[in-house]
Amino acid sequence: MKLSSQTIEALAQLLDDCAVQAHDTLKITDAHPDMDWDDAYAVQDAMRRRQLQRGARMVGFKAGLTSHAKMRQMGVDTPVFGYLLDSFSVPDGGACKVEELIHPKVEPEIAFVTKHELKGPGCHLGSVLAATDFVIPAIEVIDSRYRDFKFDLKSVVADNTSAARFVVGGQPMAAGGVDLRTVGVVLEKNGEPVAFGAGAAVLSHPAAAVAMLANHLSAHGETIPAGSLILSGGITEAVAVKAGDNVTLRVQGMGSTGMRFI
Ligand code: 0L1
Ligand code: MG
Repeated sequence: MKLSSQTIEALAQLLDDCAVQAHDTLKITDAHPDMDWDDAYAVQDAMRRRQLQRGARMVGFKAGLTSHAKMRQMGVDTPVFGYLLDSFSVPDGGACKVEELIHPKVEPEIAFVTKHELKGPGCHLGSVLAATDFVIPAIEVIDSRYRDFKFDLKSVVADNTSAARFVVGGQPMAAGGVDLRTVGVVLEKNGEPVAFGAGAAVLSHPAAAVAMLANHLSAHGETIPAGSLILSGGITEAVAVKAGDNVTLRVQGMGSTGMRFI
């Protein structure tokens, strides 16, 4: 690690304040060009501790940048991982307040809910499917705390991979009840289809992203507990939203979910 514990705490406070006050900042590697991956995840962990101390509860994890469309959109070549809190959850069909966010974008995703603990190293697609209680359509709202979504991967990791809000809904399905590679998704904004894709866009199979997450967490001494919700990553590129927009995700054979931006 290259950063002192005081610097890590200060960066966590900076990013946490940006999220709470809905204002942006420059990417943190501008001031700390030497920071390494361990520093980046240490800032993310420090931010998580701050939020849990304020009373938030962990509900699960997310994988980000797991599709080629997203990697191309952001000019990067590797997935990243973050955490999900209860305060990020929006009820199905509910309202998401834009004034609490900086510059939100939405991503169509497949969420996994686990019935058994998932542990790396060596976690693979089969272990994920065996540990999955159900899969369900999800929309993630990302909201980078960095000005104009301009960042590098270490800055994004520190910023909890831009996690902000999510909604899940539609028809929960047993993982064996749907072919997650060929399942089609349509994202609609204000009734117009704006992005399309199939599950295979996420690392050839969305469960592969969950396996990568479990293996990543094991390197940090953490597992995915039973009952966790996991967002496996955007199937298409992210779509910008503003107050007044209505967003719906339709997943083939799995129903739909959505939210309103007010
Ligand atoms: O969930 C995601 O794929 C987002 C990862 C972070 C990069 C971004 O803000 O687009
Ligand atoms: Mg995402």
